[in-house]
Amino acid sequence: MAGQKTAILSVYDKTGLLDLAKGLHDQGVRILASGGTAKMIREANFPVEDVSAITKAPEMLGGRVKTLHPAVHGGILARNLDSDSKDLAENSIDKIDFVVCNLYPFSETVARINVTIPEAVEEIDIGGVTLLRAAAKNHSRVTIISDPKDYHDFLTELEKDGEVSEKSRQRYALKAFEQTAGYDSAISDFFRKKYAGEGEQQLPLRYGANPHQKPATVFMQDSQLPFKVLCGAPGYINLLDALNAWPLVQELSNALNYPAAASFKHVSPAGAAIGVPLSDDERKAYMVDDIDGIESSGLAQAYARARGADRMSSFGDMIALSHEVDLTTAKIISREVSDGVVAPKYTDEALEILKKKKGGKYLVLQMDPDYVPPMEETRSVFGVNLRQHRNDAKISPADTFNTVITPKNSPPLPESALRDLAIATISLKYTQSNSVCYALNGQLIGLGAGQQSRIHCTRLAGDKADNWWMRFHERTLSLKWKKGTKRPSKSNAIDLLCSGLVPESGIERDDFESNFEEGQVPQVFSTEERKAWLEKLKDVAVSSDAFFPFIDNIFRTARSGAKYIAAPTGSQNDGAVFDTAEKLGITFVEQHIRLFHH
Ligand code: 93A
Repeated sequence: MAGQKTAILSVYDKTGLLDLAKGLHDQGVRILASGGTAKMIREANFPVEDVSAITKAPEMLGGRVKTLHPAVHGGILARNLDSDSKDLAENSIDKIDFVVCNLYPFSETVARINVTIPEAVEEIDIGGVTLLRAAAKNHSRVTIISDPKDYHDFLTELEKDGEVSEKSRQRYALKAFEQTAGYDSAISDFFRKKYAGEGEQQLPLRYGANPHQKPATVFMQDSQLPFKVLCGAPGYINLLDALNAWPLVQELSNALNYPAAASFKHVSPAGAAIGVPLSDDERKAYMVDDIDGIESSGLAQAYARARGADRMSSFGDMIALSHEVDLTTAKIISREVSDGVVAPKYTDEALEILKKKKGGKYLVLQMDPDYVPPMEETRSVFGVNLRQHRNDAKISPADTFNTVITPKNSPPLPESALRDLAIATISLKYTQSNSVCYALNGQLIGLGAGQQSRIHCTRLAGDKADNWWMRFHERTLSLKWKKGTKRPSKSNAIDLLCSGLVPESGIERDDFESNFEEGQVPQVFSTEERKAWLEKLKDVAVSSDAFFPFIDNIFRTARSGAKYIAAPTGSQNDGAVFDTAEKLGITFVEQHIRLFHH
């Protein structure tokens, strides 16, 4: 029949098929269909031809070849060009106008427990994907219907206008492209699990964020994982920590030209530092005064500082180290409660020590230092995909802190201030927002993370900085521990003492006292003692991941020795914030890049 349109139907899911066949028939459309599809239409007494009517070839290989034929794909892919029409005429092929197809249920099949590889292989649709892609590619002429839910609208449009509009064809083509993409990714997911060597392109994880969240996995789509597991089995949160902590130390080290370390917990740093030499008091406060050779290992000093920033929070940390892990650093790690470490390299002797930790279960990851992540990052939350350009903002001591707002005509900031502002700011780039960070002596000393209110971050970070500083009080440095008191118990008791929370009596008091030698329980700090000691905390650098909305933040930083603040501007209260800094003798530097991180 001249001008008659042709449809090819090949559907696994036969929902709505007969209504569709009826509608197409009513519109005078010639219907071609593959085996099972044709059978169902024929049994309902609608006119239908087998695909073999145009291919002159039977379905073969048990259905593996049904529609794969030039008569089908030539008819679909031909454009309205003379050359294409000539090719079709020479080969006696008719144009196809409508393709209706949905695919073998690969995902449903592989979701079955104990599915075999041959079973999965048989569910890989080839001809259907080719129909979808060919028709979608030629959507300027051909309509591709891949979802039974679209039959109604498709038929309605056809009945009304005698054709399908360009807009509809585009919409249907996009849907088909999305379907083939999803289908292919289900297939590669399945075979990645089966064929990719464990730990190469993928790795099953014990569980997700919580033990009931199974299964869980980590994988790369088209390359090897950028890390190797040298010991232990990583958990989901271990990897979230490691993959935030690693770029932090890499960036710190590159920016400041020192070995760098970070101690991560729940996707925020508890500590971060570079390997600035430790004073005697720092060695004591950080519980590394008995470690031989620490002065000759920049990396060990960096980790001692990172761990020492907030020993309470670092309990069970994921450690990141910028350089090859040496024996000294491994020794420090070996006696702390920690979940794992990521570093570019380990000396043999360091690795030997780490592999013995936690009964051989300590997580040791070796990161490829040359790995560069793609510029775009995508995550899915509640089934919804979010994509953004990665935060590749570069923070450097020389370039990031040049816009001094107050005091006017400020002399250049001392190098130590630029260093500490860089440490605080780079740390914030990898801290859950809102966040505020205090830094001194090449290390973070207080960090407030994940608070909805900025002043709460500023207070939290300030309280931690105060607590850190109280650990350098003579009384704290000379505590007389009872023999056998473990390091975590010491850290807990110090935290109680330094934060002024030791109760006067009761079982909590008894518990506190039980850590010390007979008659050597320390006096709690009086208000005056605390005040006098905290007044000695000076030259602190503070950074904020976004602007300060109110002056209360500046007041709070000043109470913990702030001398330099770097923060983005843009608040309605900027003027008041700058004035307050000026009055308190704080140098306020505009840091142009907002650093929210989630
Ligand atoms: O095995 S296939 O990949 N080989 C083909 O040539 C082919 N053409 C269509 N599977 C093929 N199909 C698929 O068959 C369609 O995607 C559809 O899911 C199914 C419809 O088969 P039947 O019409 O025999 O029920």
